[in-house]
Amino acid sequence: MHSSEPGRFITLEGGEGAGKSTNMDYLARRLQAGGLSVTVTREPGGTPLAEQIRALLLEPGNKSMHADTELLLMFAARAQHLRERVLPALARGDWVLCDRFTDATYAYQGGGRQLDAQRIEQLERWVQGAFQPHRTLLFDLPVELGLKRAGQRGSLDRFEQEKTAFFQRVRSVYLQRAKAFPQRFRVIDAAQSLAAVQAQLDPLIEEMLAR
Ligand code: Z5A
Repeated sequence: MHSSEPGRFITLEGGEGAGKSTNMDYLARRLQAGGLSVTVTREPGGTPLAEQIRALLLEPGNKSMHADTELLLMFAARAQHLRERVLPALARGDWVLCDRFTDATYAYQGGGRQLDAQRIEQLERWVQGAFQPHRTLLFDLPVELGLKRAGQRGSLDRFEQEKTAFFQRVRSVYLQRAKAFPQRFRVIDAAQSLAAVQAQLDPLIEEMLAR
């Protein structure tokens, strides 16, 4: 069913263990309670084909993967996800909540892997044109705390095996982007308790609903 209201594309970003997945559920429930139709998805992934690309990207055994290959696979998955899932959902009037999007590419491939940001910009223009999230929620916390939280899960994927300096660069690029795009980003102090993080989210949800 098509809604007369346009959908919104909301992305959740942050380093390891920042609480994106945990708070995605909270956001979805709050928006649904307000009568909105919500699509929850993630990158890399979100469609059967893009999930297969995700498996290649995260497989710890793929140690020989070149940084350029990693970058191109991120955008290959994104091209599929955007066309097959995100844009159709927005066209129906859904609010789309996406766990990571292109800011993660700037942070991980640009910051972490130290690839040239201009290359990322070129691919972004190719795959997305001018399309950008309406709002990006950045869950920010010290790297050590995030790794401690994420580490409680057991086995580590290909990214989680990186060193602390890699994740420091990731965090620093995220914060630079939040500063560069203040209209789109809202930064959440994710080091606080879950209840305190959700108390920070509440006014941000109201702000999004009011627009
Ligand atoms: N990647 C990339 O390189 N380039 C790109 O363009 C894109 C992605 C799109 C997969 O992402 C990987 O892909 C990712 C970057 C790369 N690298 N890694 N690793 P992912 O989002 O699927 O994986 P993730 O970042 O590892 O997710 P995560 O560690 O699960 O983080 P999270 O979703 O933000 O955290 P969480 O699962 O909600 O919480 C982690 C634990 O902390 C859990 O036990 C919670 O119960 C606990 N938690 C959460 N909040 C709190 C608070 N406030 N207090 C205490 N404990 C808490």
